Amino acid sequence: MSKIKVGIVGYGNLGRGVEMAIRQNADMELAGIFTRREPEGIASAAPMIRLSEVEQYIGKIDVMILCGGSATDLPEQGPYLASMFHTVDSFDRHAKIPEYFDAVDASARKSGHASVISTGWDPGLFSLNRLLAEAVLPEGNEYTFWGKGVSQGHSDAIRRIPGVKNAVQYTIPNEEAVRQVRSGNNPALATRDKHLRECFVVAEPGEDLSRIEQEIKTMPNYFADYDTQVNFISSEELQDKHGSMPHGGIVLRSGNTGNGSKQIIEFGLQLDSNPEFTGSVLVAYARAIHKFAQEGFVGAKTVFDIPFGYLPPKSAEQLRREL
Ligand code: API
Repeated sequence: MSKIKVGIVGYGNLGRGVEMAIRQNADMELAGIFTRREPEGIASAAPMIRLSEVEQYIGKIDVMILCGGSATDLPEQGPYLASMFHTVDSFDRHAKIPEYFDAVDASARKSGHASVISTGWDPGLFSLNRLLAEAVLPEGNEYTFWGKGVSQGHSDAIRRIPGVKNAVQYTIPNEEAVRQVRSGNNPALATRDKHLRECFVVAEPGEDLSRIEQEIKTMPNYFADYDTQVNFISSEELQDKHGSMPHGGIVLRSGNTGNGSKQIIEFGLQLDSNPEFTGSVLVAYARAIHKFAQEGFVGAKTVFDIPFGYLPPKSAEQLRREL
């Protein structure tokens, strides 16, 4: 069987994570990496291609994996690339997913392509677990805790504020709240009670630091509903914080069945490298959307619409036997 030809759009942390993940999947090959930067200077074993030349690759790539940021890259690139290729992405602005879905869906339908949006782990694997737990335990409460770890989405959002040179954001869970939920107490927790957001920011010289701090703390969706700490540090100090980008978290549902039997469902992740793991999820969903495309599906899907059996390279018959 011929291999699935995969393209990567965007070669930052996530793009490199996807590149490594493709090497672990024998049914796939990396056909090219598309970048907005000068391709000459970038070290990679795969062909580096200017994103402006992407149209020349129509018909030569089975699935395009989009690795741009969710703040400004994907809202443009998602619909644009879905007009030429089957695509998968990890768009992670939760509040904007319905709108983003409609834009990608319209573009994919018009051009006859298949796309799956917002994969990764949250949104993505965590969304699936919230759905599963809610369906099984309709009477109960859902709790998602992230971290401790570096949120790529929140770090990226800070970096887009004018006057910010670089930033990382640590999501820190409230361990006492986690303990309460695990013991079946069903506490009422506001967004603010579950996490602290700790930001380390390098400002451009001469910037008004209190303005930057205010812009971070009042940013809707990302920080406004949380307790947020902002620390200004030097580029050298930030270097030490970047490291391997660990993250993770848990999805918990605590509910009751029958006459008050307590039932708790928990799904957790402990990740040394958030981008490598997100890249691995993207690759599995790339395979799934490729199968859908081969079956003639046209339009957009989310993780809720993809059967688990489409994710691995194994056949349905093999899965029944082995798993
Ligand atoms: C947080 C989570 C992280 C989700 C994972 C991924 C990312 O606040 O830490 O941006 O790293 N929402 N979407």
